[in-house]
Amino acid sequence: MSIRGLFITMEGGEGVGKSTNLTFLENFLHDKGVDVVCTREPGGTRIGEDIRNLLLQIRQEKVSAMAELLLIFAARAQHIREFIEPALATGQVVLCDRFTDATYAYQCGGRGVAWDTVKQLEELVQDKLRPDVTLLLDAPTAVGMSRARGRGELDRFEQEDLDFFERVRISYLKQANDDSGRYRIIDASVSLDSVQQQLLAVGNEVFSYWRERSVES
Ligand code: Z5A
Repeated sequence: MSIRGLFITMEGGEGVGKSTNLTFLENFLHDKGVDVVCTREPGGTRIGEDIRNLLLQIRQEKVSAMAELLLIFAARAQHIREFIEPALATGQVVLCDRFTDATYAYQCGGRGVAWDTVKQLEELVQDKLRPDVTLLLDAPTAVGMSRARGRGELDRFEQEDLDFFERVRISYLKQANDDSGRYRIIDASVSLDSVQQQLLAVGNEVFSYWRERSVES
């Protein structure tokens, strides 16, 4: 019988260090001999990356919250079929920079879309697929915003104000609290070294789990 891989997602507000730390975790697991692949949302496929560009582009017209939501799930549908499910089916560990918890945080928390609307799309598009483990990099909103703004030009999401990102952070913390078995909260306000010390604990946990599964198969 083939063993399904592990689906691990990294979440958090803008600029908290997701991309930096996903690469760190990928290298750590790879060095331990784990078969690991990295991807991101929106994106992860050619269609998904095209949709990402559309979503991040600054536009003259206002993008409706429903159009934004459906574009995100269109990219996700392709990502699941083309990349995530095939990787999991061959036993790989999939590390994904954002997934549907970001939709609850940004579209529900940030934009005010009804929770049930996202839930319905989640069930339609993902069927039973849910992350096995989710790492929430958490830092005060102003810290993440100032890190992200240090990089120069802002995209359509990054132009939102402090209140928007406060609502996003509150939503993430609520989701983590409501699903504490799946979530690991990482304090991302501290130095990069200290963040990565916390990540090592999760990396070792993933490694042990992966090794047990490999032995069983
Ligand atoms: N979005 C959505 O609305 N709904 C959805 O369902 C999904 C996404 C999936 C693009 O995502 C946008 O899509 C996102 C939400 C929306 N918009 N926002 N905001 P994204 O993940 O690509 O965008 P992002 O959150 O803005 O990610 P980012 O800007 O790439 O940030 P990051 O990956 O969290 O951080 P980083 O690039 O690793 O680090 C930022 C800088 O801080 C960098 O210079 C690092 O060297 C530095 N850094 C990192 N950690 C530290 C520490 N600990 N100390 C000091 N400096 C640090």
